[in-house]
Amino acid sequence: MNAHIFFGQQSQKNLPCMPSDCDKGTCIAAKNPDCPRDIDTATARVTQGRITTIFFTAAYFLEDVEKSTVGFSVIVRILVKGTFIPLRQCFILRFPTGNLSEITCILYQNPKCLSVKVKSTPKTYHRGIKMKKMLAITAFASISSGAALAEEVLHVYNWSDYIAEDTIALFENATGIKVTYDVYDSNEILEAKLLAGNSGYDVVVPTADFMQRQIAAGVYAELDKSKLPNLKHMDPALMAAAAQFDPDNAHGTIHMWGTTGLGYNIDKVQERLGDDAPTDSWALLFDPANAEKLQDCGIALLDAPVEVLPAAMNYLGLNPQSTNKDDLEKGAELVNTIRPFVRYFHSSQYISDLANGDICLTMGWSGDVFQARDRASEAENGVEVGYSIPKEGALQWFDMLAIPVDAPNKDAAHKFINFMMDPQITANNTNYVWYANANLASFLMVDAEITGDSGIFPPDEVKARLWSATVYNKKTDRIMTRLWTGIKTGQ
Ligand code: N2P
Repeated sequence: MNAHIFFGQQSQKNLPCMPSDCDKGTCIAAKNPDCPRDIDTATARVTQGRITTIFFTAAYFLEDVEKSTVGFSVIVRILVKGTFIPLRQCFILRFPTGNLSEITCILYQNPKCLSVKVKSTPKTYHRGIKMKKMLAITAFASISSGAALAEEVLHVYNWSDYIAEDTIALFENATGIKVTYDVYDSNEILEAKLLAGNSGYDVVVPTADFMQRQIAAGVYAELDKSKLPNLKHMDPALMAAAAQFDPDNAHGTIHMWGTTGLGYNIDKVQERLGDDAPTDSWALLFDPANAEKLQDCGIALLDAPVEVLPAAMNYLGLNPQSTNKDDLEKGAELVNTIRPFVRYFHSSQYISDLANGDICLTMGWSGDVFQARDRASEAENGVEVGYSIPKEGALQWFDMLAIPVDAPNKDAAHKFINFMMDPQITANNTNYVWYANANLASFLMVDAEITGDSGIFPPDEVKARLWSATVYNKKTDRIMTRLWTGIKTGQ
């Protein structure tokens, strides 16, 4: 079912929107010549009698942008069953300069709140523009007819920095389910909670290799796929790759995927190692001569043995997937040689430290390094961050949305997982966290800056060098833990 939407415009300033600005049923042309051109009427998606999404497109032209530069405000009126619901909220949409010719606005609404997200279409996306800052606007407006939200609660436990700012609010608005959201930055922490049982969480996000052994331990509920219609958007090839760890994808669906590579401060590394700095190689980190020269500007390592040791083995020319004790020990030996130059082991702090210039090299997860780059560029602090997938190879991993077997609210968990696979929601998440997703239908809405970055969506020749994670048994786990403790404590 569609509702009719009508728009009026006001230019430049955040003026109050008066109902008289819009004739009933007509979109009033902009009175101010600085205003951008026409806004089309729009359609709304109505679910169970409630408007959930409003779509409209508007065309703008470069000359308009140059003339007005600061943007415009939009008045939204929603006509439902012959009556306008007045939304007396103006939104200033700011334009970057550049060849931006079209924007799409999507509004999520429940009886209490309305939020607005604005996004460029990928084709006209201008590289290097801070679109998220300028165009991602969330506003809330009170409207009448509010039915009380149901007292349903969902507990989500996810990696830090792994969804867009407004994802949870949008889910709450769309479903009326209240979300408690906690974060972690290590599979080991998640695993300890899950194995202890009764974590209280309804949705968790394990990496697929950890998930495999957790499935064997009976930690997860099977997904009820009839409650996940958005599964149809998922890329069959990537889901098949994840199915190596979870046959038939019975227990999880991909939230995001990525690689573990090198994040570095371009200038500081160049200052210390010159133009020939091997930023395309694990040698940047694992060659002690390089690490020594970078120690003063700060080297960080992920606090994750299953990430660091295989990378060291890969640099040594050993099989990174090996579970052989000697191989693991050789990897640990190499890490020990650079250990004196490592400032800290941590799996999330490096985002802000890299962005602020407080460290100059880290082993890091693709999207997190890109978030650091984005934060630095938004702060305009002169820090330039690079990410590289080393030429020797790198780990490719999949993080899965899954439901613990003892989840208190499995029904809401399915709703959440389905919501996360909504193409627009997935795109918003990727646009915010800079991780690749596996949702084919989302790609048109993902910023071209992201889909076009080979560090996020690697080309085939790079993909060929990626390895997938090993599922370690208890015995190998113990070896790794012992080696890791030795490395960290310097013993
Ligand atoms: C998000 C980190 C997730 C990557 N901050 C680890 N699999």
